Amino acid sequence: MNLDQIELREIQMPLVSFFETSFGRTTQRRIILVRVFSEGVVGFGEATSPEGPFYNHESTGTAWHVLKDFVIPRVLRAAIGKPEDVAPLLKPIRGHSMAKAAVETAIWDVHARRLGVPLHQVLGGTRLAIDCGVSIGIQNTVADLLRKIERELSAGYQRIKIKIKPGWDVDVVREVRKQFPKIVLMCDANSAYTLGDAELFRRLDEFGLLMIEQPLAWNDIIDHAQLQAAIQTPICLDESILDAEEGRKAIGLGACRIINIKLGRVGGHADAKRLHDICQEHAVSVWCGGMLEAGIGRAHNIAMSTQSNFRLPGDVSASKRYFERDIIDPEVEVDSHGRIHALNEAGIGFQPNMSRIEEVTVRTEMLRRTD
Ligand code: OSB
Ligand code: MG
Repeated sequence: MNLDQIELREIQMPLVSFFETSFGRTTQRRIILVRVFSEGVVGFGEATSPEGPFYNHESTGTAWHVLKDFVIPRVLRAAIGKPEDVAPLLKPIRGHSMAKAAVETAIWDVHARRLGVPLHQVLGGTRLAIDCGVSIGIQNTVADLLRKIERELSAGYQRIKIKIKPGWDVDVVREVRKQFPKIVLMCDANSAYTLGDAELFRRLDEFGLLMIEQPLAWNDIIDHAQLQAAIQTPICLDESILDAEEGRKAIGLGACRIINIKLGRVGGHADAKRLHDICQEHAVSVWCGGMLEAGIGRAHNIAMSTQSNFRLPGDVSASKRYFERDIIDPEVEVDSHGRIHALNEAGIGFQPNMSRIEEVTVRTEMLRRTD
């Protein structure tokens, strides 16, 4: 497939309500979109990098720089036979997986559109109804949190994830459990604790959580293995798993029993699939994480989530939970059983709404093949 030109575009959209984790509060998203033009076919990708380098090393600004100066020149120069060629081509660029994934996923979209088949089908997906949960950030008060949980449960979501941090943890989980004794509940610490807090995690065991996500450092799997041996609740790793090999090692060490897969964190569809397959071989279930994506990233997450080992409800939820108006048509909706239905259209299926995208664009740049 010949790539003719690639467009970079930054859009800015406010979130309908703030989203707070142990590393900070987000109110406004700055998102980079990638448009790949190839022999009359156009494919779309989204960089899932957050505004600042607090979840991982990347930010909207670094993603723009690395895409413009390294990733895009490299793919425009190369001969790409198939989408699987993209990740190896980008391997010499260390890290910056979210920047790489923006282009890699767009090329999968081009490929599927050219074939005229849905991307989920190209990826080998079989689950066309995707089970959804929601991730609810840290709130100003426990009463606010209980109200939000109530609202998401009545919308049909199958699983509630709450964010924890020191000072907003055991007591909050206890309150939520008291109010909602039966719900499928989990928490995500975003690396806010150390092994010295093992006793706190032992206390969480009594609340029957589905899992505890990323309790310890983003760059650790050793201490996580010790913590997992000391508690009953399954540990799920997010930040720590940057590729399929790290997943294999973490499983081998006993550092987790579940893995959250994010397309951006692992560099795109090919690597996400590899991690998915390795987990499946080890009977470790996976689920699709979220990065407060706009519609294009959300559509790629949906395509990925159709693969067979996505056995647990993910964090991919309805567009309207994030934005007044999303950038795709139709917007992502969730049915009353908390499921998103994959569309039977070519590529990512959901169509980018170019006039909406223009409205929220703050900068664009077109990079062309030079030969
Ligand atoms: O750790 O899963 C996370 C959002 C931003 C950064 C990290 C995380 C999250 C979420 C939100 O939990 C998931 C979503 O609703 O997109
Ligand atoms: Mg997480």
